[in-house]
Amino acid sequence: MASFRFLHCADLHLDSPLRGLEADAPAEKIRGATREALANLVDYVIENRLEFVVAAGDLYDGDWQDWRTGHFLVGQIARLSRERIPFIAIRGNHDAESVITRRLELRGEFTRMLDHRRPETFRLASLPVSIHGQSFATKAVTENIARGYPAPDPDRFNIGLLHSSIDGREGHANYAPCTLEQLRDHGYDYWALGHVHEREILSHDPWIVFPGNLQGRHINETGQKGASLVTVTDGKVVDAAPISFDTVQWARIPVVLTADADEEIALAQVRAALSAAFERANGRLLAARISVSGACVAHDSFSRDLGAAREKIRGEALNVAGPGMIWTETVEIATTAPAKVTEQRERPDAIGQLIRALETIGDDVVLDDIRTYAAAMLDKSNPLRQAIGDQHAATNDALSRDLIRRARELLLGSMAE
Ligand SMILES: [Mn+2]
Repeated sequence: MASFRFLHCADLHLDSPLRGLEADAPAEKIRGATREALANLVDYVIENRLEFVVAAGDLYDGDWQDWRTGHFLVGQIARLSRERIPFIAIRGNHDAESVITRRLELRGEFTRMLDHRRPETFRLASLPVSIHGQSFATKAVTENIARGYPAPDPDRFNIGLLHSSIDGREGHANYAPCTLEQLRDHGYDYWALGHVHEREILSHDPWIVFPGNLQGRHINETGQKGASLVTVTDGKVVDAAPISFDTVQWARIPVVLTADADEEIALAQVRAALSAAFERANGRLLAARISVSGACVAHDSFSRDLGAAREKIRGEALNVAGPGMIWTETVEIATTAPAKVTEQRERPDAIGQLIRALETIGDDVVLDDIRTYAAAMLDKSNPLRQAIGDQHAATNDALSRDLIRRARELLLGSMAE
């Protein structure tokens, strides 16, 4: 049987809106990232003379703002068609038949969007390869559509294109449910899956693969993103290798400051962590969430002016990479008072007593006091109550707890001096 290579991609989410983007972000670069990743994929397929491309759903992120999203996809696929490289796709939950109201046909000699009413098979003319699949008709397909896929074509290499979370994957809606066992027993040589944005190889016999999404879109989609390069030798899959196509890489950068870190040392430690992450991004724009923690000397100056501390840390990102190379999505500061407090805690006098009280008093007790106090203040001022309604800070648990924690840290920090 034949030997060949093809590319399996999924979850392109073209023109996905950006979450958590601030005014100073290199917005154009990040906004264009899903498109640039697809252009990179097409470049790669043409340069490496791959035989064909399969796309397992969610090519679009949802209904288009305008026609340009569709035009972009059609234009990129046309680059493949001109090279006589087939592109076979299905629609996923994000670009289901009923979701996309504007429509551009993907139906040519080398291009096919498989049917949403029933499973369809596309047989390559150039190779003994059959690609079976069914598009999503609606956003939430809850039946086991893989069960209806046809039996494998004899003497051909059979691929199943399926947008599904199989028997459920954390954080992913359970669409087109099925079991791994069912897919294994179906008789295909390769299951090209989509929907789960994390890369995962579920089985090697036959190969059942999630390639992950083509380009990370927010802080929960970290690390390198791309597609799977599948190598078939004598009709047998020998490898499904990850190839990166992303141009923006999301990263969480935790920095645990050492106890002796004053502000200068703390910023040097942040710089070192950013440098390492920037290296790993390998020329891509790094979108970073920096979380600084640890019991350290710098805690005191940081807690006095959190805003300034954040800006200093953002400054280090510029310092490391120059403008437009690291975009700091968020700076989280959760440092604690240095160990000096531990010594002070043992003091027999009022200071020791106060420190112990501050450390042991429960958030709930403080929260109750604040609520009582806030309610009393509001009772005294009707206009104030009307102005802010019931949504004042004291009723927001998460916010209040954060404020209490920071107030406590600030007090402990200044008593340690
Ligand atoms: Mn998706």
